[in-house]
Amino acid sequence: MGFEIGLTGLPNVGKSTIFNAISKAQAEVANYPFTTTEANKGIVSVPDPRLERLAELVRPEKVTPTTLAFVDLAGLAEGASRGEGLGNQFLGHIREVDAVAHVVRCFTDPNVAHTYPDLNPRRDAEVVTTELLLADLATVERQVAKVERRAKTGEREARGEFAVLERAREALQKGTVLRKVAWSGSETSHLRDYFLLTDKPLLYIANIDEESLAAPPAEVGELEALAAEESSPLIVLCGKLEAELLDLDPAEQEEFLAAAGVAERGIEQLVTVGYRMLDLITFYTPVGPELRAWTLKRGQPAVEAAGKIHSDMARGFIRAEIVSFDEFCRMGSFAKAKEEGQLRLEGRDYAIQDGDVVYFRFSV
Ligand SMILES: Nc1nc2c(ncn2[C@@H]2O[C@H](COP(=O)(O)OP(=O)(O)OP(=O)(O)O)[C@@H](O)[C@H]2O)c(=O)[nH]1
Ligand SMILES: [Mg+2]
Repeated sequence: MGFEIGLTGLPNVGKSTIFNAISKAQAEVANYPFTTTEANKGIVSVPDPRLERLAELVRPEKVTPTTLAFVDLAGLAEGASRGEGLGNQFLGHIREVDAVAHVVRCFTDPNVAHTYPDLNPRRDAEVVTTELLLADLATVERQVAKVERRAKTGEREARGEFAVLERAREALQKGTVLRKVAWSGSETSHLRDYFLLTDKPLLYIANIDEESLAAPPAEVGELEALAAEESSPLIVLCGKLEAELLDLDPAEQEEFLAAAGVAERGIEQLVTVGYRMLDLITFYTPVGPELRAWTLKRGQPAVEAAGKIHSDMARGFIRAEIVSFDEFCRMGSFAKAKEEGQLRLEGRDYAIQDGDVVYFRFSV
């Protein structure tokens, strides 16, 4: 249902610490819309100035932001692709998330054991990436073995699949993560069936010492270079500070951040960057007493948007009445927009645009 980002990385790099900061941030959002949460899943509301603006206009009784979910995963050891550590079980959990946040240790605390004796974030990151690459290669080779014979006997569908797998195998053998390969639309939909790991969008989190927040160590620069080579976003934060911060009241938090030289909270950056990386958009429904923001993948049609709210709305979909965010701000209400001829009527296939304010008509 919601979009999920999995925290991965070597053991003892601060995944759970960052996750705890997320969970505490979640507790601060009293009205987040999920009812079931698992122990290792944290939900954070997406910071959204447009929602605040709409709330000023609509004056609803309740404002519900949209959310992203984060999943805390066990540490990934070298050899995981061969079943070391929690191995396959662990890789299975990564398969289920929509994107990966790869936490890399950039703090030097001698009291916290590290897999390797020295601080080398770039090497650490590459160790994890290699495991994911090898796991993907194993998956692809299994699939090749399955499809090859059918492809050779000329089955059209199998030939297409085989060609994609061959391309994937070639890239992986060269050490190229699949997200870096330029795939066509049909190739992408084939790949989706295999739940490959290096195909998922990924961001790096450099977890640094509190003391070095104002001036991150040189090693972070190497990680930055790696992220840039892969066109992956990188967030620099101190997990420990982020978690401690949430025990303070808002005014103290501001002071604390200013003293540490932090312009924007890491958790907020994480949500914003994650949202962008997954190519998500937000639409709004001011219905009755509640104004609510919802998340969609860019390009998703109106009928699926309706289904996010209630399955009946998708089943009995009649039309979507839409005012863009800017128009809504100009008009101030649905009624005024309608009067002025600014209300658009769209059918089930209409791709919802970022910022659309939507009223669904349906009948069951
Ligand atoms: N000095 C310092 N210590 C940190 C920081 N972040 C985490 N730690 C410490 O590192 C240790 C391991 O942190 P965890 O968050 O449990 O690490 P993890 O990645 O979840 O580890 P596994 O689940 O075992 O893979 C804990 O003692 C944390 O307090 C940080 O930014 N600075
Ligand atoms: Mg942990």
